[in-house]
Amino acid sequence: MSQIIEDLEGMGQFIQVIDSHTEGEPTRILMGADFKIPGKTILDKRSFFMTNLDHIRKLSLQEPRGHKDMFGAVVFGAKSGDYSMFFMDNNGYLDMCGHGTIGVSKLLHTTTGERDFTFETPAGQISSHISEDGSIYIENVNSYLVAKKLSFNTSKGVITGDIYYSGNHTLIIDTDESGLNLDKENLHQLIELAMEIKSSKSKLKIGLIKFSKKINRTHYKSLVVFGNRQVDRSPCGTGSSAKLAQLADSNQIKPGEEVQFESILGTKFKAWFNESTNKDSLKMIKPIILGNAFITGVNQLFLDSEDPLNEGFNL
Ligand code: PYC
Repeated sequence: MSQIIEDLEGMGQFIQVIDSHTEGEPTRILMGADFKIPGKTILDKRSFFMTNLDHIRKLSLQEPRGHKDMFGAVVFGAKSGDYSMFFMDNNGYLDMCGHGTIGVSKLLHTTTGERDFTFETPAGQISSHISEDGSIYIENVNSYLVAKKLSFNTSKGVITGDIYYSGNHTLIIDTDESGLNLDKENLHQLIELAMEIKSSKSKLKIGLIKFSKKINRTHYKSLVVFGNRQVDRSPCGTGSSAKLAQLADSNQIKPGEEVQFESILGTKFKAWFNESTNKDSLKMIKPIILGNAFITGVNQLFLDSEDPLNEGFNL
């Protein structure tokens, strides 16, 4: 292996990535220190990356090195235990990601042995903790209602949903109320419907579209679509946070009460909040999301300087 690396030296660029999955959803982790990225804050760093290094996002997430549903995090370390990171998908950049934070926490715990981390993200400060049994919980940013009962005219009729902010702006659509089928067999129809809604004329920002089905009062199943037809295989950390905020807002759950969020794969996050605060009559909670992640690879990506498909592609 090292001989191959030596032979390739001088022919192009290596990019080391650490791959993980969180309840089925991939996070390809890049170390920010591998790139010369100036900036004091994570927003400065992300903005530099977007303008000057977007080809790194494309080549590391897209085919042939990745795939349409690959997800990325760029992490900047500090020996003090404080980290910063930003997130990338097949279409650009997100302010926050729950499954990605769990994946990065797993990697940092594996490499440092530490159990508590704080991260500066574009959405604000997030903390995580690794329990003795290996499960990982994160405390997300304040989550709250942005807009209620928005209607969208679609090829499936009028679809109504609420937008909650949870680090990302998430439109929550109740599948039973909208007459939608959340089975895996209906995946492609739901993806197309989500893209129709995203491209509608709504002036409000929508980052994620979460199709949510109530199984019982404390158990919900969901599918989250984001980026360009990208599907979260996990229950989605910010999507679950948004739903938790909606349940708290309508007094359907109390502080400390645990809710299960199930993904299209059948994997689960547990979530709860400890207290709510009010700002200008807006109820806010800080969701806590519990899940698990595993490292799946330590990979040297290679960009041959003569490769005409150097940035990769998605079909
Ligand atoms: O876990 O928050 C999340 C997330 C956002 C997009 C994909 N996963």
